[in-house]
Amino acid sequence: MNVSIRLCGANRRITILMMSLNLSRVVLFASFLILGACAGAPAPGLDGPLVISTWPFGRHANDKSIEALAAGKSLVDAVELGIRETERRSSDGSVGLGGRPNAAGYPQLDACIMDGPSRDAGAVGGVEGIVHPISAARHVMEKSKHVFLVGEGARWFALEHGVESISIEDLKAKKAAWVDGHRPKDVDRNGHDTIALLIRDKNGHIAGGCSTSGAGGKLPGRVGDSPILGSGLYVDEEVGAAGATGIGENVMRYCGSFLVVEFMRQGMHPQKACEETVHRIARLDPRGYKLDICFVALDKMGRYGAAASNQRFPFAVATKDKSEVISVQQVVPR
Ligand code: SD4
Repeated sequence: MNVSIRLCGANRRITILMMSLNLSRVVLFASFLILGACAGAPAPGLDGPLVISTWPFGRHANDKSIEALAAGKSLVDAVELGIRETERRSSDGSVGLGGRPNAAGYPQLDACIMDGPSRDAGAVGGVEGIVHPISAARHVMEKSKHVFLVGEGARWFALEHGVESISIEDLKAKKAAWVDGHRPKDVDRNGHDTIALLIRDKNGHIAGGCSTSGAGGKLPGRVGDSPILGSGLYVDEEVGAAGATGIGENVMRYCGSFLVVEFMRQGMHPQKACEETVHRIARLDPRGYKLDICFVALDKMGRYGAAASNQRFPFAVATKDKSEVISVQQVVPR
């Protein structure tokens, strides 16, 4: 296509040659650009990254993630460093090696990580003696051709990549790993566990991670929702992300986090999407609302929300200017 422009007074002709471009393609491409920009435009007042995570202990993780982004680290670094902070603190005695032990008296940990822009993901399930399962999950994502490793294989792979670990030679050592080494002092052992952390960076890119010691007293070998993509965590670069906490069995049978994201895709605000997911599960499940499940979500614009089935649910939100804990009441049963 030739486009000619006659310049006033100069009587010169500029010819712009746009070979092999066809007008309809240009228009289509331009509208994608405009739509894309609108979808990723920040929510009013948001000027920079936003991090949301489960439970009040998520605040330390959020702060680390914000700090990492401010220092120029990548989105995935920010997820990993944030969650490592919770694992390091074994916050509330329920994430990391200080988390709740299984029925045999030792911790088995679950974690996953998802990166929106690359659509990569990695997860570990039922891994023992690994201090930072989120880092093990990241290694699976970046250094293997797989997505999910469990048990012995996950531990072996993590060790091969030099992650911090402790001895689990026999049952005694496994129990000692929890009892002596990592159990934090003075924690409320009835508290909840699991950090699901979601980030939208200043450019509107999304990533997230999840880490837990899982339900206390679980059978050895039990893997919960937390490392399962679509259940404990789901990230969709086009739409947003969601994460879950609570009784994993009541989340993983419904692909809870995926459902939240799909509701956002239909145009729902993250708050509404979390609530609708709880209502949907409660409608289908014989337990009704007695599910003990909670969701957090954020969308491409940096709007966020949370909902819980049958309890008050405090969660943490941080931007570069503010870090706080907010609560939602349980949803009102329909
Ligand atoms: C699990 N969803 O393993 C985790 C536990 C949890 O608050 O989040 N509890 O089922």
